Amino acid sequence: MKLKERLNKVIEILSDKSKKVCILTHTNPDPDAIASAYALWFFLKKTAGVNAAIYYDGIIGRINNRIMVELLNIPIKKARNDFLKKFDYFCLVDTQPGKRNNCLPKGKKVLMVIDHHFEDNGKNEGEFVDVRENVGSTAAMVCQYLDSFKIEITDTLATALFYGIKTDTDGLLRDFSSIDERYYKKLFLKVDYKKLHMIEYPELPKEYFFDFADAINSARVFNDILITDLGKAFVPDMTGEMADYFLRMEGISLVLVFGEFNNMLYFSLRTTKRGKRLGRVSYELTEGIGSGGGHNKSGGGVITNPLLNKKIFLDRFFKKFGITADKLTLLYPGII
Ligand SMILES: [Mn+2]
Repeated sequence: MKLKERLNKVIEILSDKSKKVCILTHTNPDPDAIASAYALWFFLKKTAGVNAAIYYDGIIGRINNRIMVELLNIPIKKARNDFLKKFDYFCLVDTQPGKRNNCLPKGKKVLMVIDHHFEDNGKNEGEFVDVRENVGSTAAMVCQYLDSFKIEITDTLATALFYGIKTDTDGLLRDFSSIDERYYKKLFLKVDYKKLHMIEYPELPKEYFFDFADAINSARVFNDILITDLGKAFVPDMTGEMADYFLRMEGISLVLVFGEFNNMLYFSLRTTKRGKRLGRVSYELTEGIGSGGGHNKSGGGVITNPLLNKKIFLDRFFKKFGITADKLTLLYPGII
């Protein structure tokens, strides 16, 4: 069945106006998750006349993402306790029912699954399932829905979607497809540049620089691999931000960054090389000790009980990439 017909089926189901609809992102939503949730909210409003609610259950950490939500007035809220139980239908964006990075209540009806991460538990349950691992962003997929119904979007939504595609594909440089490229270029004409600039270059809190210092001081190198630990990170997303940053270092092609937040150990993986499948690698490295996922050139996840499990994770990582632990050397030996 064609995409539009499948979407029409969803719209038909939503003609029962007594049902409450929740759009759910992953626990700590990134710009792609936030933008696609916002776009789906807009889509459902325009096509089915439904006013859905958008929820996440963790933290919007990165300053850029907080400003994105504030500045663009995106109606996303944090789910507390049993609050989500009152909803009848769930639409998951940038995540899937079987993944451990969302708080989908058990036994609830999954109406939509829209994602571009790999399906680690086989087939997804849901009325409308659109999971395309080859697409660089969920935002571009929702753009396609809006496009197929010829829905005119606002400058605010265009800005959110553009930023979502931009961050997930590193500005059409990492893990992107022709769909990302098409909408990135199309949205470019509608973006509110002033707001985009405010989102991309915000004022940063001092804690950001303290994490940065920790990352530099504890960085260790083995050939073209760099590993570092922020210690306590001021927000979980710092690991991704630092991993992106260290990947720019000459001679480095793979980066692993750890950071602790609320007694959980977050990690991010980045590579400049093709065919590394870091999403799958992250999934395998965390088996039984946490959860992980991602794409080809970027991956990440969270490890429970860091005291016990960090070593297990690192042993697996060393083995996977042929690292001899005693040959790891300090990046910046002058400091410690
Ligand atoms: Mn994404």
